[in-house]
Amino acid sequence: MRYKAIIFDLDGVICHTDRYHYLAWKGLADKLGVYFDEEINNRLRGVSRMDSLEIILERYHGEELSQTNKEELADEKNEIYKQILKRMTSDDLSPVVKNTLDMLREKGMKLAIGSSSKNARLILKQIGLLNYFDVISDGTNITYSKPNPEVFIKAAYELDISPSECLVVEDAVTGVEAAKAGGMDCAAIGNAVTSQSADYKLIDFSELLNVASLDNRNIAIR
Ligand code: B16
Ligand code: MG
Repeated sequence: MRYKAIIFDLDGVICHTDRYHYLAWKGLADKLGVYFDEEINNRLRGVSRMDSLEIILERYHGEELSQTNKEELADEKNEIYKQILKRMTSDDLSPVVKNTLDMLREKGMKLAIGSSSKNARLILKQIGLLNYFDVISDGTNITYSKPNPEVFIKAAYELDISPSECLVVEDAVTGVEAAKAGGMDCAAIGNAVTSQSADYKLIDFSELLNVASLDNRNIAIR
């Protein structure tokens, strides 16, 4: 097979917590009187919590905020977000995603998570996948967020597989950039299909079965 491992982004790829991030940030933005919409939310994909806050504050015209104020705001958003996460169940994992993961595993593919989120393990627990992946690399073990490749490089290192034999699956343009910067191929899905750097563009998650098994890229939907 062309790849030995697949490293999956979490929010927006394995499950749709991207919608929940939007709702939580929207709650905070409304409170601050800051305009926020789905288009701005797309810029937050793959970006760390504090960097996301800075993007939201681009439209803030209130009193100057100290670093402590900003950390409190980020905590406040995270509390709203975690309340939503607690209501997630295995119903938040689509059968297509679960079946595709199972089939990739049956083919002998190593499977990992490469997420900027510090809530990754909570999300995986809620959807019943906490013990499913060979490696979980997430926001708790990185210094630099995507587009820095750190989270993916750490996943490949822990898998003990060379980056050139890993495929990353991403829904964020910043995530595609991170994968490429780490020397990995990248399959874009959802919002990331606009990226010029993606090696593959997926319409459906199940297309990964074709990408993973081929020795060339001719089937790729570009
Ligand atoms: P948290 P991913 C990212 O997860 C999200 O796309 C991004 O919107 C979020 O700000 C970031 O995680 C940090 O999340 O606040 O839960 O630590 O797409 O890299 O799986
Ligand atoms: Mg994502």
